[in-house]
Amino acid sequence: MRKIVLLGDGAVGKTSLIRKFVQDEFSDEYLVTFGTKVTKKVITYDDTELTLLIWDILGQRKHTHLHAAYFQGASGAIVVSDVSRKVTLKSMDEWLTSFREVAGNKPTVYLANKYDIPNASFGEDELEAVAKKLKAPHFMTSAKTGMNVELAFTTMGEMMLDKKKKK
Ligand code: G3D
Ligand code: MG
Repeated sequence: MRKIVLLGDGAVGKTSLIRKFVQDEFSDEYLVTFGTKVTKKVITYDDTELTLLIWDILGQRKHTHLHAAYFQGASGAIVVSDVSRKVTLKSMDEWLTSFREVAGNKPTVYLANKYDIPNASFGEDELEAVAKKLKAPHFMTSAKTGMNVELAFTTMGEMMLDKKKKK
């Protein structure tokens, strides 16, 4: 069982990406009262079953003081931006820095979501430049069409399993 968190500014599509990826979900009512939701999904790699507990956190900066509790105990982070708003790309580093202050150095995947939108304000090269600094994988995604959504989550899972095997 591994906790992963989705990070990124409001309205980049964090909740939509989780909905697209997950069919079977539960919500923890205690957590919902704090404006967050935990969704469970089991993925299978060859002979290994991995349960992901996917935490959907608040995107609003005004709630920054609450973020530490969401980051605590996470095994990985999926950092999301929105191709229609370049400011969300610039925020990604900041999100990861806050995450690492609490959770330490954990596997990370970088997404630029809403890739179905025709008028993008940045492209894959710019997302790659952000991800490269951390040698993290990156994907252009669409929660609307489903493009690369499954791949993003399963890549995250694989990275966490590899880490475990090396121990
Ligand atoms: P958040 O959880 O990061 O705050 P949401 O973001 O998942 O709530 O999504 C914010 C808005 O973006 C939603 O629109 C949602 O439908 C839309 N959205 C999310 N992902 C995509 C995508 O891949 N493509 C497109 N075109 N839209 C997307 P509303 O209108 O409901 O606010
Ligand atoms: Mg949301």
